[in-house]
Amino acid sequence: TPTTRGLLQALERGDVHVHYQPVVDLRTGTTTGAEALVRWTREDGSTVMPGDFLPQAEASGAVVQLGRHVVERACADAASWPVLPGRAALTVAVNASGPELAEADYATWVVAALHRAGLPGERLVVEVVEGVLDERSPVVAGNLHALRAAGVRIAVDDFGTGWSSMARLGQLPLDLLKVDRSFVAAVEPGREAPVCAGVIALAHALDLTIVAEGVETAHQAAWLAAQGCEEGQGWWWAPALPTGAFVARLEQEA
Ligand code: G
Ligand code: G
Ligand code: MN
Ligand code: NA
Repeated sequence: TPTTRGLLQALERGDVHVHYQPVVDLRTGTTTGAEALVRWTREDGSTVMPGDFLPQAEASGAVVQLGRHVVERACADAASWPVLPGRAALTVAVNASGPELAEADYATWVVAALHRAGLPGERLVVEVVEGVLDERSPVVAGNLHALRAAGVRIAVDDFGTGWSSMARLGQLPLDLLKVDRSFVAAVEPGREAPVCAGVIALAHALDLTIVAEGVETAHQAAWLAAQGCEEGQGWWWAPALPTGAFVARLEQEA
């Protein structure tokens, strides 16, 4: 089983890679950015997915080092991506877990990484799961405000899976909602999807931009666009790709 010690060794050896899943404008079908998703390559060449090592990394605190590696890499990679003619520069989204946001210097460190990479804060999104917003921690809130002040946008990840934080949504500095893929999965031809429609309406009432996750079909992409959902992410367009493959795919849109 993947251990924290193994993860820390993999970080030192350079065996922890960052892949990028395209985020697409639902009206135009063009790529506007990507979500950075971590992958651990074992010595035998096999890949360990985040679900298999993140829970332990969060419990041990190793997720802090992991997150710093991902932020550093994601900012450098995004700074290297081409800007297509007539298009805005792409954004890159990183996931921040509870222990990372509980570090008093999280935002300071992220801003320093932006500077090292020469990436404007406006090009970074930090994704926070709903559960973290529930904690009412002044350290977490301080980090979110400091990131916002640097131009970084904040997304609520897996939205709709943790309704208890509803009240917090109006109190924290948030910009985007990522609708959990369990809601998108309910969108099928000939079937009503009132919960997904309701989640989208709620996000818009809060003046938040919506990214629908787990989009797997043309029907879902069209239905979400018709609901006014701004962006989508999912296998319908592409899985998470190494930065080179991500750029190659992007260049085909030019
Ligand atoms: O990579 P995969 O598609 O299996 O993603 C599973 C989940 O793991 C994602 O939803 C995300 O929340 C989490 N995850 C992926 N990469 C990172 C990372 O770099 N840091 C943190 N904290 N979570 C991540
Ligand atoms: O941060 P988050 O947990 O949402 O990360 C995205 C996760 O969803 C990753 O595990 C990724 O591999 C997975 N994923 C991405 N696109 C799709 C999709 O279209 N369908 C499904 N079922 N999973 C997806
Ligand atoms: Mn995410
Ligand atoms: Na998510």
